[in-house]
Amino acid sequence: MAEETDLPHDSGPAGGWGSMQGMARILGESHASPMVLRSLRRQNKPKGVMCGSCAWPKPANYSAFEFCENGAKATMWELTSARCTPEFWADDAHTVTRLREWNDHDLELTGRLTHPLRYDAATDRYQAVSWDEAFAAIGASLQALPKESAVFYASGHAGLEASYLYALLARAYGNNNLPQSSNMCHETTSVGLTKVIGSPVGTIVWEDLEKTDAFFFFGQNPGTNSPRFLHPLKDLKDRGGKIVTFNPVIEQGLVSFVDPQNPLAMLTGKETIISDQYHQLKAGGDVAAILGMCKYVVEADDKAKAEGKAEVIDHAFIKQHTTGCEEFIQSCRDADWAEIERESGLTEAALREAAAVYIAAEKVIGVYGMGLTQHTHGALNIAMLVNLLLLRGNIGKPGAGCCPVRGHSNVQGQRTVGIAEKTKLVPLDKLKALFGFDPPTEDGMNIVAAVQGLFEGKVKAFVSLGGNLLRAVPDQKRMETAWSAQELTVMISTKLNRSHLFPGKNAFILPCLGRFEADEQATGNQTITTEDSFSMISASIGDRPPPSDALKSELAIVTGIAKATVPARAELKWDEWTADYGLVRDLIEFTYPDDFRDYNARMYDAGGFYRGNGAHERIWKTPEGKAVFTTPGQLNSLGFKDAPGRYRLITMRSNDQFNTTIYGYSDRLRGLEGSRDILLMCPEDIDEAGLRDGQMLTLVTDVDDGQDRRLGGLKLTAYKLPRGTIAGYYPECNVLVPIGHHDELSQTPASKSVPVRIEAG
Ligand SMILES: Nc1nc2c(c(=O)[nH]1)N[C@H]1C(S)=C(S)[C@@H](COP(=O)(O)OP(=O)(O)OC[C@H]3O[C@@H](n4cnc5c(=O)[nH]c(N)nc54)[C@H](O)[C@@H]3O)O[C@H]1N2
Ligand SMILES: Nc1nc2c(c(=O)[nH]1)N[C@H]1C(S)=C(S)[C@@H](COP(=O)(O)OP(=O)(O)OC[C@H]3O[C@@H](n4cnc5c(=O)[nH]c(N)nc54)[C@H](O)[C@@H]3O)O[C@H]1N2
Ligand SMILES: [Mo]
Repeated sequence: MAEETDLPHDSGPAGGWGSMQGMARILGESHASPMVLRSLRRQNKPKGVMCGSCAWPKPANYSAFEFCENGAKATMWELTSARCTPEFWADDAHTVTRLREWNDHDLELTGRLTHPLRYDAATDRYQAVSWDEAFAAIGASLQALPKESAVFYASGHAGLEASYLYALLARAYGNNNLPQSSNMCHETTSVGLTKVIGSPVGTIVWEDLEKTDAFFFFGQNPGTNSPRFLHPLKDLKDRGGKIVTFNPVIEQGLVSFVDPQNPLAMLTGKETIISDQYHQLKAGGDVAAILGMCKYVVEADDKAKAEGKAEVIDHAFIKQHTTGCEEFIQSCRDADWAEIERESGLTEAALREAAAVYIAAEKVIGVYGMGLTQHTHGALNIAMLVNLLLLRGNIGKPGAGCCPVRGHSNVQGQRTVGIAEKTKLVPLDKLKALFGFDPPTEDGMNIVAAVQGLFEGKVKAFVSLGGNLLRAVPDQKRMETAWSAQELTVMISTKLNRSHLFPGKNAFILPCLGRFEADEQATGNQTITTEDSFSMISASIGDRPPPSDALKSELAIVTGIAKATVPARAELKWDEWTADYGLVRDLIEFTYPDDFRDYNARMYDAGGFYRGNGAHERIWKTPEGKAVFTTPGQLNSLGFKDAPGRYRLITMRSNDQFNTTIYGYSDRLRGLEGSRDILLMCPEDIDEAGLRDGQMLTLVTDVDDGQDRRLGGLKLTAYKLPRGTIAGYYPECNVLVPIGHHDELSQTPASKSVPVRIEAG
């Protein structure tokens, strides 16, 4: 059980009245029109709109209100009645340089962007420009540059149709420089999970949630990041199942929940206790913790064998479906409990207790998020979780599997339809057959390569389909200088953000429709589609009036840029595709026939249609043709050693943000209110370091590479954390993360374990 914290940061349960108050506050602040309630009723339902916040799936049997606190906040934030018009820039105080003093929250409060804008260096302001002029200038600038120096970034929001054409634009232009937000997120999953089970995505479907006996949570925070997940968790508890959590931070959504859609529970305040066990391990301690549990499973199996009892390990499954098990089991036997305790920060007794739940359950789902992926050995974290699941055949059977919870609403889908810097992931032959040109065969840049390319001056143009890259990437201070040294910056955005404030020599902001808005093209209102964390594809149809007549859809902006940039060919029917997105879906179906069969017909299915996944059927697309056990080479996921005065910094999300979009300053579920400029540390560490709660501090990155990275003005806040692990907020702490500090295999920035020192003041 989570121990009672003696620190003054108690919060109410997840859900409940607190979530209602949180939504009401955003409704007030965003000035969303009362019609927003109609939009919320359509959220996540067939012929409605799939939530633009996280990628949690939509049940086929939906309820009257199929949205959560944070989904509602995202919708209201998008449907604000505030407008950032060209007149905004007329104000003396609104030069780009002055706006750099504004924080993320205040920039977004200026409202929806209404017109295409071009930066004017003479006045240091953006000015309205016509779409034709913008496209022509962007096309001319891109054509003049060496092909390898332009990057086409996508944040995981835009629908499959616009994303497919965006990838086509990059390839027709001449490169595979298609980094995506997953490069900072679940790329560790794409690479790490593929290595061990031959699938880049999770293996479970909705029915598995209903059949499982237990969830094991590693570094995923559903209360904040995927609140609709709390309902299946409550259902499991109602039917007597178990939940075991591993997280350095006590996250309220994994402690208790009051269902805001259940009137009786709301009136009586009846909480459901979520986690039966809550293990506050050290940041980076998962390898050791999971090894400890596996050691227990191996011991229990040995004992059962000796006593002639039923086996604990699923030997038949292992023999038929896996490789590397013997070596792994030997490493479990050899592992030393004292080392496991030291590396995980958990006791042998606690790990035995967790493992006992694991072996008592017939069907287990392993859930994980950024707490596993954003480490130097993040792929090893994932491989260890897969080891644990494989020992008892918990992949590819009903009620069991591996569940990485994705971030952006279409982040997984964008990869499916070709936004990928790695050419092996894309059927280039199909593209050639469809469009007649030879797509470039050299791999492009991921985020780390693109940022390094910016630092070296090799990257000269950046097109961004959504996102706020300058704020989301490591080494943010260096990025600001490098970003504005570019020849061209093009941001396809809904709201103003900090990335707009470091314009390149030619700089454009191209404002787009949101998902809830009607997208009228020549053949009528268009449908777009997205893929969720369970590989289900669903349609969205917007019906709200756009915030301005001057807006274009994301797809129309992509084709507008393409027409001005890429030499014309008969096969590249940009105008026809813009007129009818159904034609783009036909192209997608031709390119990926196994995934998108009968695409245009099936996209309205309740809960979406399933794209399929080999590992779900126990078909392992690994070189070995089997699922692979991994023997760990080290007992933590860190790329550095502990040293006196060195801490492991977690960069975390609050309940009042969506990535770099800051809704407000209430981290209600952690009992932290009013400021994001804080540093959380346990009282024992505060005492030992001779510091005091409430004092102001500076964090300095403890990496010796000649760069000085520091973040001052942080208020030290005593909080219940393991020794040596400290926490601050993302994106503010991104100035501290070195671009070279990333997962060894996938290059995902290791934002959950940054080595730092503390300085007073
Ligand atoms: N409201 C809201 N929803 C969101 C987002 C948002 O910002 N706001 N972002 C979206 C996106 S893009 C993504 S990727 C997802 C992110 O959702 P999550 O995957 O939940 O990501 P985080 O909140 O960054 O971190 C998850 C948890 O990891 C824990 N953790 C940190 N280090 C470790 C460790 O070493 N081991 C373990 N076991 N745990 C650790 C943290 O305490 C935290 O509770 O959410 C999506 N949904
Ligand atoms: N230190 C640290 N760094 C991190 C993380 C961390 O945990 N710690 N998390 C990482 C993760 S998981 C991710 S996914 C990245 C996120 O990185 P990004 O995806 O680049 O950032 P977002 O904040 O999601 O992008 C927000 C912007 O998208 C635009 N936008 C919103 N809606 C739309 C729309 O409908 N269409 C278009 N075209 N634009 C829209 C708005 O202008 C808004 O300002 O950050 C990563 N960075
Ligand atoms: Mo993400």
